[in-house]
Amino acid sequence: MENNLTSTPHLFSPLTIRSVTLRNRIGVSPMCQYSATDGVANDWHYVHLGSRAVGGAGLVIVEATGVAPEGRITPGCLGLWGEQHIEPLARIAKFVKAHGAVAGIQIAHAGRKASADLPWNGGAHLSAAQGGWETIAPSAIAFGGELTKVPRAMTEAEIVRVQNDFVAAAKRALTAGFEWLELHAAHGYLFNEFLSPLTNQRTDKYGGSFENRTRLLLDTTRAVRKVWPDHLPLAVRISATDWREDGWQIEDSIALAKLLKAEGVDLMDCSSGGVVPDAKITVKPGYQVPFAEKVRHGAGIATATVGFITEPKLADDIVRNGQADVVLLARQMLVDPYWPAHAAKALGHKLTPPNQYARAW
Ligand code: 536
Repeated sequence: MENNLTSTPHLFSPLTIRSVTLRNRIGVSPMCQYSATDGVANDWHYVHLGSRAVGGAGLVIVEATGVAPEGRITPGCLGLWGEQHIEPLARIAKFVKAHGAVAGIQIAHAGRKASADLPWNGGAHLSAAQGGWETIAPSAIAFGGELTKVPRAMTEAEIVRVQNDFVAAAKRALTAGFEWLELHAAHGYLFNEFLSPLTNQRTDKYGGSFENRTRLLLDTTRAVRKVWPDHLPLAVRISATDWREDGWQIEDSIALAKLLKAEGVDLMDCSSGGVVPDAKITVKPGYQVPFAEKVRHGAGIATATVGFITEPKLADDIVRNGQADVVLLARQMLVDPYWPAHAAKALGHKLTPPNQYARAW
């Protein structure tokens, strides 16, 4: 195995964080499958995630998994609010590990963006008659567009309950055998709604100043770190910018990353947007890479980048240039579960195939 200390890291160099080693820098980004019943994982999730571990990724992260039933984006989203959720996820984690990838899971609360219909049914907020539920958020402001529900502003007791829900879900993730935990604080979901001044208009200790808006995420991270073992990595996904002049900025993300690092967070997963529907975003290959780079150098913490990365050369350059430590692929992994194997060939690296496929790769 190559020595990270003496050679330039590249897409196929291993990465060790705490006691966990990724065989390469390629991760399967957590992607909602909208295919669960009552939050319980099934054969779809098993095959979807298992295939991508077989495909050669170093890290496979299970989709945004609700810490409470009302925290699911849609009725088809996964959950970890009960003991019934553990076993099917454990089966997935075991298979992913058996095929050489690290099994990760993202735990989430969707806040005001919860209670939505499945995307292939239009994705609009569901009425009670359609099986929808009351949504909660820092402030009673609707997202807009198809997400018309006005959320109820959370009481302080509810804020504490959500923190406890994250802690309980983290414990269950550990029981299920996951070795990488990510807190979802991006894309306009609950934590992100507290962070952004566009969605947080509270006047208590959870709103107003930067210190107050970051309090919920920091308190939750501290509580989760206490139950998530020292030998396992903890990541946080953020929207590094709201793409609005009056919103959350990259400088805020760097300041937040420093605080999260002090709480024992190992990696910042840098996405962007999703807080408000009217942001102006120019999407192009690697468009979010500068956020991972700025957070990495500004806060001195490992980062992951994600978003519109399809070419092996781009992914490799990102790691070689020290812009991010991990490259997460989302839609490209749906196009090609064997992307890591194909990328290895393109970049002149040898990937060890599963025995079953050895004569083909
Ligand atoms: C991409 N998406 C993210 C989702 C589900 C819907 C699509 C998630 O995080 N669970 C996205 C990127 C950027 C901003 C918003 C949404």
